[in-house]
Amino acid sequence: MNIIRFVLGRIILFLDWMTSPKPIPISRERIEFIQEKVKDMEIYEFKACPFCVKVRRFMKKNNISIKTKDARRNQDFANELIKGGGKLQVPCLKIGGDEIRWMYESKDIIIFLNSYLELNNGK
Ligand SMILES: N[C@@H](CCC(=O)N[C@@H](CS)C(=O)NCC(=O)O)C(=O)O
Repeated sequence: MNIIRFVLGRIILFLDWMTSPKPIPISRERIEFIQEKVKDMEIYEFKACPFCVKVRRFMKKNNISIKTKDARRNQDFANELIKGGGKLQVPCLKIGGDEIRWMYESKDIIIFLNSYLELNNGK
């Protein structure tokens, strides 16, 4: 089972690499606006998880740069996620600031970033 998961993961990463989206061209000011808004965020992920790939592709396309933490390879990150968010499931967006929020579900993360960054782009 582990070998099947490994092979599937490599295929997912290869296809993602082959078809990686190009960032939408935007102004320097807009990039700075986005960077400022996401500066307290982190994404917990597994590199080859298809739901994480979906979120990473959305971020790349929309010029969003959020620190990622690989909770498969790093047990400390996995523990942080379980302690903070309540379960080991990725992707999970940690939204820092005065009150920390942990958002699971790739669809919800994309909807949230779309609206929070005023992107009007669901893909
Ligand atoms: N509906 C969730 C599915 C997320 C999901 O199933 N993630 C898997 C990895 S692909 C996971 O975290 N599994 C927990 C584990 O493997 O321990 C989403 O869209 O984010």
